Amino acid sequence: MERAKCSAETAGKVIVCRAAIAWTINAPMSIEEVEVDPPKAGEVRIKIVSSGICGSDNHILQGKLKIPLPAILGHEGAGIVESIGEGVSNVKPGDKVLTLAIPQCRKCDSCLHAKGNCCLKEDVCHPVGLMLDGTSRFTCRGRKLYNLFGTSTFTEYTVMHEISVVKIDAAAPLEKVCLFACAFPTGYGSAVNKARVTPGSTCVVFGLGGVGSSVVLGCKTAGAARIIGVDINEEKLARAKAIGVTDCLNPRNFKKPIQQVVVEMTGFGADFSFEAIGTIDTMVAALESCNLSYGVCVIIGVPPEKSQLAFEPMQILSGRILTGCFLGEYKTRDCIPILVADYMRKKINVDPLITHTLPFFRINEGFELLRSGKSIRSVLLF
Ligand code: CND
Ligand code: ZN
Ligand code: ZN
Repeated sequence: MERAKCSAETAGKVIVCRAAIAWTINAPMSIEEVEVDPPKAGEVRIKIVSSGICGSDNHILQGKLKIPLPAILGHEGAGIVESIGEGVSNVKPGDKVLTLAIPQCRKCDSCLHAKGNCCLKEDVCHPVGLMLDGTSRFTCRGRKLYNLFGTSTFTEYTVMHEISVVKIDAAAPLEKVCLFACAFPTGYGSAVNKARVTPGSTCVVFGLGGVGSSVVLGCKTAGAARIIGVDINEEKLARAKAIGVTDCLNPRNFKKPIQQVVVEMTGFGADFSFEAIGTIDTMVAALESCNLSYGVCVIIGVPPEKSQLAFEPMQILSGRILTGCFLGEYKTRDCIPILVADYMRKKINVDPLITHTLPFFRINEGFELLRSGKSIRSVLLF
């Protein structure tokens, strides 16, 4: 079932297949026939098998995060290599792979630094929607389509740079492990890599969607004694308890600011706070929820376009650390296959985060589930 067409049949040729196209913001995507060009040098064409729906895709559709349109969105994908361009050596046709929004070129300043993971080959802060040579591999009705973060997974076939593709265990269930392309490493790594949550500590997680729930899993693995979950959706709070949240807070049930509630219930503020929503108010609330002297606040949510984060400098002069990261600060190609291997060995379990699986053509319904708060993660199957 998970086998790509024999690459000899399609390699070097344009593939005509179905993709969900975002023509404009604030409108459903339309599933249409697209032409997917063969991969050029250093590129890989992938048959997508599954893709998660991430809050970042939703931010784009709602105009909060601007990218050039029309585009094929989606970045949390798993699939099988159909064909490779000249010079590609890390993957071959038939390999199971994940699509990474943050590449690892292993040559740029960020990749060469021991801690840097923000590879300079893909500007996720200001996405241009094109391959590194400035061209596109997708067309629809004669129009060029842009990609998203060099990934584009809401399509039966996509073309990516080799540096953004990682081979995973051949036995990995592709309908599940797409979460390792974004939500899981993003949240889990924020806790274990960026914040370095300590045993016995108190953590507070703002937003309990796919990313925030993965933060919870990271805090739990790191040995946090108390994990406070904050969400405005009651259904999320109930589910969060099952994965390790010890205390649930719905800001709508309090008259005072939620950061004040957190500080009072923890004595002097949490040791670690995480923002996995993407609004300025909740970023400030997360900052003010952690201990003023030694608290660490990690911003994960993607903020609205051109917004500014304002807070009193005293908030950090006292010693608090405010930071953030993409994809959990993992060096993606080095680390993500190891996380998948841990899943295969049952050291990590992402299955409880997948609340819905839908056939690809029901993609717009998947977005409705995310917006209404009914899903943690919906996975589209192709
Ligand atoms: P999702 O929409 O599933 O989760 C967000 C959660 O926040 C939902 O449960 C909401 O109910 C809740 N929420 C919304 N508003 C509030 C509020 N005012 N107070 C409390 N709770 C609220 O999204 P997701 O989990 O897929 O993504 C979360 C954020 O992470 C989003 O901003 C996305 O763009 C970002 C992200 C960042 C990165 C990275 O590498 N840093 C990677 N992927 C996604
Ligand atoms: Zn994402
Ligand atoms: Zn790099």
